[in-house]
Amino acid sequence: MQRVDFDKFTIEDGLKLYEKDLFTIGKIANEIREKYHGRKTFFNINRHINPSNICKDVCKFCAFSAHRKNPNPYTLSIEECVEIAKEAHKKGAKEVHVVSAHNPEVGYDYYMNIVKEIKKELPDIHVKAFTAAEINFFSELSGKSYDEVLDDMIEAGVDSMPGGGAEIFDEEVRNRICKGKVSSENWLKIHELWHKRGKKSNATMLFGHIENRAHRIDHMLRLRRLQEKTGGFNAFIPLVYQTKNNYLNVREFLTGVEILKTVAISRIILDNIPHIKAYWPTFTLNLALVAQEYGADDIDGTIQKESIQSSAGAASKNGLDMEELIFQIKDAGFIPVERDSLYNELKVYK
Ligand code: V47
Repeated sequence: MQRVDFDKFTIEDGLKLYEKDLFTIGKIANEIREKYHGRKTFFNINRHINPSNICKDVCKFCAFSAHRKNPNPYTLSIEECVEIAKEAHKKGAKEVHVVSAHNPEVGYDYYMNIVKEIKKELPDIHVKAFTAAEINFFSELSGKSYDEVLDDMIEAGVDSMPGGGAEIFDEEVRNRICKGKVSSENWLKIHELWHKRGKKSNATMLFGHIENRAHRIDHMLRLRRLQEKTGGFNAFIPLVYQTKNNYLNVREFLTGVEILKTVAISRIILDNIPHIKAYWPTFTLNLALVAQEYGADDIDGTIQKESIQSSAGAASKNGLDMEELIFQIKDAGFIPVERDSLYNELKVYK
């Protein structure tokens, strides 16, 4: 494959990639995937914990936070969060993924103490916690700087940061879908500060709503530039927008071809990020497996319980059984590899 010169790569160049047929860009993406990972498909055994769904922000795409379309506000006690983690650990989870709505009533210490108490009980579990949007909220809530919040997180025991809250970086679209939430500039700054501490994180992109292809390319290029500086991103995760129970009023679902093209283009543009995750709750398991042919090498994990995407219509409420996941990956012609949260290989299922 001819190497792309990313110093000169423009949004128009990215749009030209979209105009090519799926098989052409899929082939280029697959070459990059195979160079990195061969036929391996990574997954992990994890559990999502969402401590509260009460949110001071109003993101129009969100069906998880408690509002008119999806009432039933809840806030878990710290003890309940620890119990969930212990239960998951008993079932083999090696990671808890802690993401909350931005609930100001519980106070800053609540969030840090969830992590502290989980780590006290389960020192060897990997805690992937708090999106850059939450860190921005914690900073507003406590009056602390981003640096101070990140240091508190490390002291509490956070091991890595998830990629949520990135949505779409284009400021105009962002203003329309999640006004008041962390700015794109600050999302990137928070990840940069985290990477400077030698820590890893992921990066997401929410697509298939009111954004266009140019916004997606712009999003990827901003991530590429930060990765050139820090090298701290482990995975890029394009999240397919789920249409139900929210205020965006986008009813049309993206076509499979458009989703796969976006995966393939992300593999090409983000060839400096080692992993592309086709997150099965937003792709469906079937399409997440097909995406493995188009640049993706990860499908996330068993999850056990999922609330954010399933509230908006995804069929992921109860997670997936590990045996089923392994069977499906093999059946699709790939080698299932159980990984830890930092992509160290734990078990290869030949
Ligand atoms: O930032 C909200 C998204 C994200 C909808 O880092 C929606 O490993 C689709 O970031 N349709 C949170 N998506 C989840 C997240 C994540 C998930 C899995 C793995 C990792 C990781 C991170 O969920 C939010 C937002 O972009 N989201 N509403 C919706 N209607």
